[in-house]
Amino acid sequence: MRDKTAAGRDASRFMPSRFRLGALATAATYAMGAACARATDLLGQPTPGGYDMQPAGDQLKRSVIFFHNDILMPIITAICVFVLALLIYVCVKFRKENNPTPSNFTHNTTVEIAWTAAPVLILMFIAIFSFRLLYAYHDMPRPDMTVKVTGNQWYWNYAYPDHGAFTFDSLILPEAKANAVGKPYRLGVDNPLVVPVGKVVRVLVTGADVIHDFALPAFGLKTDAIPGKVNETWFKADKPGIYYGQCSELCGVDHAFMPIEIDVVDEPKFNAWVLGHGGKLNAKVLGGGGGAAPAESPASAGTTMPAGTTVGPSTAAPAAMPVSTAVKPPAAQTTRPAKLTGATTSSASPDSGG
Ligand SMILES: [Cu+2]
Repeated sequence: MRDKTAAGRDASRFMPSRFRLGALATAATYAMGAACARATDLLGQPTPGGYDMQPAGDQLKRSVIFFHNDILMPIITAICVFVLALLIYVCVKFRKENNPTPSNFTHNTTVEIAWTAAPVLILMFIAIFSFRLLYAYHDMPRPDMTVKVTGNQWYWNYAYPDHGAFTFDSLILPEAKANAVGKPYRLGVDNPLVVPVGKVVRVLVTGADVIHDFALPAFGLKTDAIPGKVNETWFKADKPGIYYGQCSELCGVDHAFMPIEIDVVDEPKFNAWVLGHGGKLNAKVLGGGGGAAPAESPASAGTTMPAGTTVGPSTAAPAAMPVSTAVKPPAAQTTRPAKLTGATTSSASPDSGG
């Protein structure tokens, strides 16, 4: 838990008054940015009345929070305070009363160099951390397993190509059912994505009908699910728990009702769950597990993925394996709400074949 706001406030009492404004600015910065790990914050879901980002559930999200709270927010705050101070200074010092005959110069080389160079330097400084974060997203460690995520109007389909390629649909829980099982309504689902804790999970994301987006704040996930393409992302959960996300691309009338739930469990529980769904254990990781080098990674973000490439049949473009024809084990069968049934049959529509 970070408590720099309070620390900043305490420290300011012992500072000369001219430093207090600076300390106040720092405190304000942290007041805006320090909420990421409050003791009251719920892990893996939004906190009622909370603000700032959700607590991190993996390393990528920690890097995101560091970049936002420790790099961007102080810079933004300093710039805002600086500009505001300049404005106030100019308004007071050069108002008509104080400055009846204004100067009429139009150029000042020193100032012009300064106000060009300073933003460039600030942006270069930000770019160092920004590129480092982007690289971390693309530099996936060797994956321990792969899951394939397919966005549909309006539910998700999950497949486990490394574990016997079983697949199932994941739908929002109706309010009464969500309350009954103690899951947050509009976040809880009937069949969550289940993964083992501490393992690198490669996520292949695609869409079956329109563009969806597989987004889960606690893991810093946000990857477009595009028909005819397979995008790749990854996460490695720190600890067991239930983590929630939502589709983050406007995808139609029920866009708000296709939540994402990832249950992170320990390995024995995961293995039992896989076997319970008719899957296999100790299967080979797809693509030989070589996700480290972008060139070897068949589904690097943005790579078009023709059917039958190295990733294997169950991760080929949706047209090659429409969700509706995928083999489903009995345990994973889901009953779709009536209003979704019509949309489901169209999920295998050929517009995904591009
Ligand atoms: Cu969607």
